[in-house]
Amino acid sequence: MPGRKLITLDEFTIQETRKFPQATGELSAILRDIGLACKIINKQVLKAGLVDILGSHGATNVQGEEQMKLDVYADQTLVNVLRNSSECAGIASEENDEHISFDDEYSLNSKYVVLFDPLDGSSNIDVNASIGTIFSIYRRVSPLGSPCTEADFLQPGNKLMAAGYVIYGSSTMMVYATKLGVNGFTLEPSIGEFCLSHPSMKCKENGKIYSINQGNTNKYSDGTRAFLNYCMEENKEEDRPYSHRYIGSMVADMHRTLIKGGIFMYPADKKNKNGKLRLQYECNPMSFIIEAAGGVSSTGNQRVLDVEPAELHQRVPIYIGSKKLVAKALEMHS
Ligand code: AHM
Ligand code: MG
Repeated sequence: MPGRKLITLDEFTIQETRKFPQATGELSAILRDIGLACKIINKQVLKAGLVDILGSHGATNVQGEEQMKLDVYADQTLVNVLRNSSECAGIASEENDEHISFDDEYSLNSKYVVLFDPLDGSSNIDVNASIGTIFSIYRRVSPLGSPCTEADFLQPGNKLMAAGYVIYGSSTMMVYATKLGVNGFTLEPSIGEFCLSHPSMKCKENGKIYSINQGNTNKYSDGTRAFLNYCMEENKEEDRPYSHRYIGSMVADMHRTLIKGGIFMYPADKKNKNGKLRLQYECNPMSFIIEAAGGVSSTGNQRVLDVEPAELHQRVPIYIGSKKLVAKALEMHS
C-alpha cells in the first residue's frame, strides 16, 4: 500500500517495549509466538468446512493422513510453538487437566507463563460461525531456574501482564491488552502479518446490546430475570432501545461487546452455581481486556479480576461490558 504505513504486530510490540527502558522484549516475543501459532491454527480453521472431504478426528483422509479434531490441533500448535520459544516457562490450557512446564535451560529461566483456551466456541465450527483463541500471560512467582509450578497459573486476574484473543471471523484479528491499553490487529493474508487496524480500543460507557443465552431464563436468579425484562420491556422507548445478540462463542460475543458496547452475561443458574465459563481461561483474560478498554466485569458479587483462583478449571458467573449497562444489571442482580 504505497503511502500508507502498515504497522505489524511485531513492530508495534517492540515500539511499546521501548517505552520501558528495563523491558527485555520477552513479552513481545511471546505475543509474536502466540500470533504465529494462531496463524497456523487459522489456516486449519479455514479448511473446517471440508471436514467431510478431508476427514475428521481419528479418521484418515484421502492422502492417508490421520486428521485431528480442530481444538486438539489448536492446543498442540500452541503448546509446540511456545515450547520451542525461549521466553515461556510453561503453559496451562483448557484442553489439559494440569499445567505443562517446559524444562529446557532457556524455558526454566523464562519469567512468563501462558494460559489459553485454544479454540473457544468450538461447537460453532459446524455452522461456520466465528470462533477464537483466548490467552493470558502472567509473570511467574516460582523462582527462575526451576520448573514453573501450579502457583504460577493460579494468580488472580489483577496480576495479569497481558491478555488477548484471536477471532477467526470474517477476517482474522488479534486483540491484546496490557495496562497501556487495548489494540487490535487484522491479519493481512497476502503478507501473513497481523497489522494494526484498531488502535487504542475503548468500550463505550453505555451500549444497546445485551448478550446472554436467553433459553436459560427460567433457571436464572430473580435479579437476572428482572434485568432481562428491563431490557425487553417497552423496547421502543428511546432511552431503552435494546437488542439481543448471542452467538454462543464468547470471543465473538465479546469482540462485538468491545467494539459496539453493551453487556455480555453468563450468570449462575439453578443447576450451575458458578455459571459455565472458566475463570483462568475465559473470564479473567476477557475482564482484563474490557477493563483496559474502560469497561467493567463482575461475577455479580465481586470484580472478576479480584477472584483468588482455587483451581485451574474453576468456573465463575460473569457480567461484563459497558460500565453503565453492567452497573444496571448488577443493581438488579443484588
Ligand atoms: P467451550 O470452551 O467448550 O467452547 O465453551 C465455552 C462457550 C463460550 O464460547 C460461550 O460463551 C459459551 O460456551 C456458550 O454456552 P451456551 O451454549 O451454554 O450458551
Ligand atoms: Mg472455551
